[in-house]
Amino acid sequence: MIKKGFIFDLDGVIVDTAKYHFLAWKKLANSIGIDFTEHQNEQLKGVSRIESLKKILKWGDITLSEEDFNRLMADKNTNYLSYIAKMDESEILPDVIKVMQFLIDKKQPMALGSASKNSIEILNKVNLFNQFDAIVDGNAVTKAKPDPEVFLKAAEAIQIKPENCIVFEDSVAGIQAANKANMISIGIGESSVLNEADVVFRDFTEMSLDFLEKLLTTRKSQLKEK
Ligand code: B16
Ligand code: MG
Repeated sequence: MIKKGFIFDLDGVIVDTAKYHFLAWKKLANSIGIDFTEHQNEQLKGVSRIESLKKILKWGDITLSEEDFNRLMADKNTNYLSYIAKMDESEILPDVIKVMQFLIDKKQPMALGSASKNSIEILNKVNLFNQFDAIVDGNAVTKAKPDPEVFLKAAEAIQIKPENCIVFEDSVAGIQAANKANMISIGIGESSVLNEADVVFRDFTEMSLDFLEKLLTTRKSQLKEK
């Protein structure tokens, strides 16, 4: 059997930190007179911190000096980290552990492929840091998703060819990045949103062990159904 590599996005796949990003971005946006909705927050999923703030300022038609821009980014992160500080294992999304345990039992390498610069802090809070053979996050890349850099670096770190990698992702940009990297893209979320993914599950509770078993032997071009 060819060895596969499994790459997990963090926010929206392992934990739901999107709710904390929402609270922190909303506070920031409101402080400069911009309204910020949950719908807008959806559009920031998988998007880097710097690109997120650029989008928010565009929505509010606001231009800032570089100094103010950097100060707001730092303030947002300080606020976001105050939520992260309270996280624990109970915030791991349903059946993430089931999938990870299956992969550990099958001796399949696992990597993190996240846009977040806070990934190590979050993984430590939920006690999953030691489960990964490699961590590639926002600190290690220069190009944001949908560029495939984060996943290609993760594949390299676990020494698995891209075509033998499987990516679990909740964002449109992340699915596009996985596809560009020629990896199997598994969407975690709404199929109407993640329609470019090879297969979509609402969450890991929907993913059977039979499907995981199938991933160990199936190529991207052959993967059509759950
Ligand atoms: P940070 P992921 C992404 O994480 C989030 O989805 C996105 O909303 C956030 O702006 C980005 O990380 C950067 O996060 O501010 O912590 O560096 O989904 O790629 O794991
Ligand atoms: Mg995500």
